[in-house]
Formats: sequence, structure tokens, C-alpha cells
Amino acid sequence: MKDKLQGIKEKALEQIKLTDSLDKLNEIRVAVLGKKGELTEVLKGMKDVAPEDRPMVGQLVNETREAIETVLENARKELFAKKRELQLKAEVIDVTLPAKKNNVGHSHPNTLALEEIKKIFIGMGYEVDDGPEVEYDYYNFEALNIPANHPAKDEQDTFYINDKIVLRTQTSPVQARVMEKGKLPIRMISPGRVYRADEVDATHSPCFHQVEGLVIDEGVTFADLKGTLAEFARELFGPDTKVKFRPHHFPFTEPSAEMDVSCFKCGGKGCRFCKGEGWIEILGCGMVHPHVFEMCGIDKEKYTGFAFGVGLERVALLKYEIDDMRLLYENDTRFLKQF
Ligand code: 2NL
Repeated sequence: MKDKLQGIKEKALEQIKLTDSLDKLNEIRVAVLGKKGELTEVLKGMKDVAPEDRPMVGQLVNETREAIETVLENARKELFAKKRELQLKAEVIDVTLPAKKNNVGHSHPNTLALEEIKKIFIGMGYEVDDGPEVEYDYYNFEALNIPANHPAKDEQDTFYINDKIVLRTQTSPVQARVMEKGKLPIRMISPGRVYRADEVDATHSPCFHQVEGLVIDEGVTFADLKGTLAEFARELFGPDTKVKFRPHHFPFTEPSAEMDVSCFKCGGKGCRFCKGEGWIEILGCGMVHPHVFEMCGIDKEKYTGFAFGVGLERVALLKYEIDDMRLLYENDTRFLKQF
């Protein structure tokens, strides 16, 4: 037994001496001291040792284990120090090299315009809400007084998922959902992505953004609509901005109008920017149609309201004097960082 232990020890020490890596060292540790290691096997053989010899043999095994562990640990420290030294030599950092350029991103003109619009309406006590872009035909059309056979459904050139589900063509379905919940009064805007099957050109894209607004309370009138949207225009385009309302038609409002703002480039005299008009069309609006109230379960005798819709890209193009909508979707940082 003694010779066997001596043999294990000598073999182990010899192997450790020849080892040049931490991994190999670990393999030796496992092979000798591990659960199925040589030394452990010897311990398992203790049952065959005469009882009176057991303490002596046990002590011998322990001494052998301790001796091997000590040598292993020393070898480990030495190898680790060597590895460290090599690493430090290999990974020299030249602090005088020029730093890597860090490209910091930049807010998109749409984002800038939306932040500004949100700030204006939040300042007037509006809430901001959103909803699904893949929407039921019901909320996108029917609840908004656009029945199945209405020409607006073709006009709007809708992307259909199936006969009940569409890509929303406006963000008013968000507002229809809020109305349906029935918590009044309502003062909200709903910004978001909308889809129409349009060809791409300087002013059209099949996917663009809208901000729609809705106010419902007792006694809301067209005067409230005019006052609110005139203030919105002044905050967005400057304090001297004038507004003009032209009669229009939308299925979901009655009466309906389009709002123009006086050209903020020429102050209304007429210039290249406003194509000599002095006015720039900016949004559509109107008093919420009684049938929309009915569809959404709101008492049309008690409540009135106004609504409006503005194209976010249109505001961004005007405000930042960009002449082609396609530039907004290319994400060329040389373009984006100008704003
Ligand atoms: C436009 C016109 C408009 C609305 C959107 C609306 C929403 C509800 C009820 C009634 Cl829930 N109306 N939205 C009203 C008038 C015009 O948008 O040309 N937008 C770019």
C-alpha cells in the first residue's frame, strides 16, 4: 500500500513538473484527486485493509493528498502568473491612437414635428392615445359613418387583410375605441402610422403618419374648434399666423372644413413656397357627425364635439422646408442631421 501511494505521488509530481498549461494541470488534478481519481480509488480499497492498519494507511493517504495538492497549487500559481505576463505583453493599448468615431443618432423630422404637436396639445390638457395599426373594418370605417358601399372606402384605397380587417387608413379608429369606452368628456390626440395604397411620389407614401384630435363635451361648438386650431397654428408656425376655414366634406364630421394657415415664409403676400397663394392647406376638421356618436354609444342630444386630422409628414415638410417626402424615408444621416 505504501509503495502504491509513493508511486502515485511520484508519477503525479513528475507530470505536474512537465505541465505547461492550466488546462492540463486541471486534468492531472482530476485524474489523481478527482471522484474517480487514483487516490480516491486507493481510499475505496480501505475495506480490504486490516482494521488495526487503517489509521496508519488513512494518514498516509492524507499526507500523499496534501503533498500533491501543495505542488499542484504552486504549479497553478506559477502557470497563471506566466499566462498573465504573456497576456499583458500581447495586449498593449496605445492610448495615443485616435479614438473610434462614435456616431450619435439624430431625431427624425417626423419625430421633431410630433414632439412639438404633442407639446402644444398636452399644454391644452389633451391626452395622447394609440391603438392597433391592423384594425377592424368596423372601427376604421363603419363606426365613423363610412358604410360598406361608401365611395370613401374606394377613395381611400385601403389595404385589406381580409374582409373584416384592414391596415388602418386613419387614426380615428383609436378615437372610436375611446368613445366606445364611454368615459366623457374626451380631449385627446392620436398620433400614428396609417396606410393607403398610394403610389410613391414627392407628396405621397403608402405608409405615413397622422395626428388626429377629438374633443367631446357638453356645449362644444364650432367656435371651440376654430379657437383651438387657430392657437395650434400660432404655436406651430409662429404668433402672427392667421387661419382660414374652407367648407369641405368628410363622412365623419358635419359641418366639415379644411384649414389653411397664412404662409409663414411671406406672411401671406404670396411667394414660391405657397405657390403665390399666401395660404397653405394644413388640416381637415369638423363637428363630430351625430351618427358617429350613435355608433359609439354617446348621447348625441347631450354631447357635441369637434375632430381634426393633420398629416405629420406634411407638417414636417412645411416646417423644415423639405420639398420631397421620399427624403423622410431614406434615413440618410447626411439628410437627417440637418434638422
Ligand atoms: C384630414 C381629415 C379628419 C377627423 C379627421 C374624426 C375622428 C372621429 C370623429 C370624427 Cl373619431 N372625426 N377625425 C375629422 C375631420 C377630419 O382628417 O384630411 N386629415 C389629414
